[in-house]
This record gives sequence, structure tokens and C-alpha cells, in this order.
Amino acid sequence: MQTSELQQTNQEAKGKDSGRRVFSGIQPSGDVQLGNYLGAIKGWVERQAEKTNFFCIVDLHALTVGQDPEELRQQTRSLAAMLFAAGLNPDKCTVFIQSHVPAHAEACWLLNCVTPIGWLERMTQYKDKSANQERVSAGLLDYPVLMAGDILLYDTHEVPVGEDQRQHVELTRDIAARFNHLYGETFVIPEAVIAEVGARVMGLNDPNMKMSKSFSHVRGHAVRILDDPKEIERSFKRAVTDSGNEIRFSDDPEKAGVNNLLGIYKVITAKGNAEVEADFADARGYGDLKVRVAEVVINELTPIRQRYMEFMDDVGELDRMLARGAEQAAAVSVPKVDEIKSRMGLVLP
Ligand code: ATP
Ligand code: LTN
Repeated sequence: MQTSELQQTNQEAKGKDSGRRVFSGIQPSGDVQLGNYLGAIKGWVERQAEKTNFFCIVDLHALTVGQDPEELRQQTRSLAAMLFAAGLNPDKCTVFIQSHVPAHAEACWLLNCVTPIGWLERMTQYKDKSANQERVSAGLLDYPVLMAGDILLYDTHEVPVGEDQRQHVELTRDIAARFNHLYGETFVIPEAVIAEVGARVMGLNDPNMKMSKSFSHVRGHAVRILDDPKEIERSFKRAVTDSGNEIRFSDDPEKAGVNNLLGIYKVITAKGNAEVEADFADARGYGDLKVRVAEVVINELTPIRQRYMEFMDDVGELDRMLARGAEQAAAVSVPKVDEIKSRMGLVLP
């Protein structure tokens, strides 16, 4: 293709893409772990300039399970610092705290009134999180409706999430379609965008269970983004593998541990499967594999940890960045929530 043709195509692509809106969220519910980073944050950073992006720290969602107030406050700021340290740039995208924009809680109520309870009771995350709990909050059942509100307020086209959130995005589509049917075309029907690589990082202590921040306090489960290099190396050295010695990708549940380690290496190095396996052709057993994977993880996370410290040292600047994000988010979502109210027959002030 000629250069001029290529430029034109790029411009067309740009023009089209910049009209597409992307929304995603992350809970300030514990220490950010490698799965959050590889499955979500890293991809957000890499693609933040391509479209119109909104990234939300969903503190209202975190309230659906019990939280210590001081801890929640600290984790919310810490998560914001982490997102900026990982490379989200406020000149390219909007980063904000959900509770700073009251339209989110309002949208949740309004959408609650068109969502059948049966749809919520079917959600697997709800079933998992409520199992064996003595008391379950109404908020936990309602969690996906709050999430639907987050997404629909921004006329979102794409929702980049890990595989575990696919069902919630499907529900959001159902709620949007039902609302459009009842009250007329109001919402864009969003799509989940699930990254193929990094979509599911498994626990190092149990490669059949998703790595999760709620379990990041469990010894050997997660690598936290803020762990120091020694700690990261220790976690990898303890990682559960199998009794064999073959270093290759596999969907054999027996080899889930090795598969997980290779998957982590693959996302960070952006190599293909064959190349990754070739990199380990000379490895002396799983011990060697673990140390080498730890090394690429440490190299990836060290600069983020350093920038994080700088942001946490200047909380004033961090708060200013978040206030700017909230203002940008409100500029889109406040008119939208008014549109929803108006459609439903509420009298606007
Ligand atoms: P919690 O334990 O509180 O549910 P979490 O660690 O599962 O937390 P979320 O805040 O629910 O994380 O998710 C933030 C983002 O990180 C989502 O896009 C989610 O899909 C992604 N994510 C979470 N865990 C993993 C994982 N192990 N592998 C890949 N992506 C993940
Ligand atoms: N439920 C999501 C977090 C979340 C979200 C959103 C993701 C809340 N609102 C809107 C995408 C879009 C989670 O636990 N990962």
C-alpha cells in the first residue's frame, strides 16, 4: 500500500475509533495483584490513546462486602496511585472514583426498577460470594445493576474485562435492551472485550483458582504489585506445579501450574507460545522456570512500584487528578442520568 493511502486509512480508522467509548472498573477491595495488572490494567494503559476511555475506581461496589472504613479510604487512594503509576495518563483518558459522581448511584436505582430479581439471583459471582455467608447484603445481589449503570451512563461500546466479568456484561446488555424496549432507544448495547492473553491468571498456591485480591493476604496465593523483588521471587519459588518436568503450554488440569507460569511470561514478554516454549528449552526443570518468570515480573513491576511511591508522597496532586477525572465523567453521565429519568417519567428540576 502507498504511504498516502496508508495515512488515509489510519486517519479513517482514528476518526472511527475516537468515537468509540470504552469503560472499565476496578474495585479498591485489597492489594492489586498480578492478575488485575495483566488481565486489566496493562491493557488499559496500552490502548488508552486509541478511543475515548473511562476508568473507574468502583468504591461503591467494594461496599457490597464488609469493609473497614479506614482501610477502604486508604485502598482507594492507593489504587488511584497505582493506576497512574502503571501509566494511565489523565491527558489521554478519564480516571475517577465512582462515588465522586453521584449519577452512578442514581442510575443503579433507576435500573433496579426495570431489572427482574431472577436475573440477579442467577449471577455466578453472586452465588459464589454469598455461599456460606451468614448475612448477605442487598448490595451484593444488586452489584451487577450498579455495574450496568456504570457502563450505560457513558454510552459505552466496549467493556474490557477479565473472563470472570463476562456474565455481568451480558446482564448489562439485557438490562439496556429491556429499558430500550420499555422506554424507547436510550442506551448503546455494550460489548465485553476479553483479552485472550492475561484473561485468567491463576493463584500460585492453587492453579485451578483465579488469582484474586480478596485472597492476596493468603500466603503464596498472589503476587501483589507492591511486593518487593525478594517477596516476588519467594512467591514464584513456592508456586504449585506438577511432578513432571515438561515446560510447555497445556490445557491438562494436571499441568495448570506450569501453564499459568508460562501464561504470565507470555503476556509480559508479548511473545507467541512457540517462542515462549523455545525460551525455556534450555531450562533445568521447574525451579529454573520459576526463577526466570519471577525475573520478568520483577522487571515489569519495579518501575511501577517506584512511581507509585512518588504519587503516594504527593496526595494533594493525586486528589487534584481525581477531581479532574470526576468532572470529566460527570460532564457525560449527568446529562445521561437526566435522560433516563425523563424517559421514565420523572419531573426534572
Ligand atoms: P476481588 O477479589 O475483590 O473480586 P479481583 O482481584 O477479582 O478482586 P476485580 O476488582 O474484581 O479484581 O477486577 C479488576 C479487573 O481485574 C477485572 O477486569 C477483572 O476481570 C480482572 N482480574 C481480576 N483477577 C484476574 C485474574 N486472576 N486474571 C485476569 N484478570 C483478572
Ligand atoms: N465488577 C467488576 C468491576 C466493575 C466494572 C464496572 C468493570 C464495576 N463496574 C464497569 C467494567 C465496567 C469487577 O469486579 N472486575
